Amino acid sequence: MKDLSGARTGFARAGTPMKHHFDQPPEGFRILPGRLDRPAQEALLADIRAVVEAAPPYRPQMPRTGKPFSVRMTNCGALGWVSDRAGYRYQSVHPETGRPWPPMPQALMDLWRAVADFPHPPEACLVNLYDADAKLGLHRDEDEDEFAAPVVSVSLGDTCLFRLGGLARADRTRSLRLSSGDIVVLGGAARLAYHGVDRIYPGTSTLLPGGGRINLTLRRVTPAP
Ligand SMILES: O=C(O)CCC(=O)C(=O)O
Ligand SMILES: [Mn+2]
Repeated sequence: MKDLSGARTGFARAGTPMKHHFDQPPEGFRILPGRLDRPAQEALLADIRAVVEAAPPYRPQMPRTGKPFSVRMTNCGALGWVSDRAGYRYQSVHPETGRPWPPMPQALMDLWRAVADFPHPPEACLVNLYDADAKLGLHRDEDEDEFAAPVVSVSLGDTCLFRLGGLARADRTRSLRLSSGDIVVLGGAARLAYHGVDRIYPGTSTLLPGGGRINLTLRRVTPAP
């Protein structure tokens, strides 16, 4: 069981009721609409194409049941998030090729430095590939050992319907659309907020020739020195 006490205290300190009643997002949730302009999106996409070439996307499986995710995934950076029957974890190699993940592109390191407000670099970038039917159930990012660092999330391609809840699964949720170039920061109390992707809106972006959506989540995994 991870120690969530710091985040819970932060949530309470922010004056937000713990359950069912908040109408503000948890403290530390930030959305930066259109943070990446079209040229920056295209440059980042070229970087991600190189990542995908070196580390082919695969379909992870749910722990225990082995049910496949609808989202395909790969990673770059020293560590990558994986899921299979054995559980969720970070590891330094691709589960199918056995090769180390490709390095994190400099543009993502720079982006983290600009928006994360955390003095140490990210170690993992999970690359999620959504086709028109893919979704991601409500969950928290809690497999890391450093919750003082935020999760920085970049949207590319088709718009999605993103759902943000609170610190408890039963908390009220709100939905927002994330478009290509938008950045979301889950920091502070929101670092452990529930969230998910309910749907993709096909045909809403021209960035990806075949349509679909790419999401990049930058994370610090190990405790900062
Ligand atoms: O695709 C998104 O916007 C969210 C992805 C996410 O929550 C995750 O990979 O943990
Ligand atoms: Mn997540």
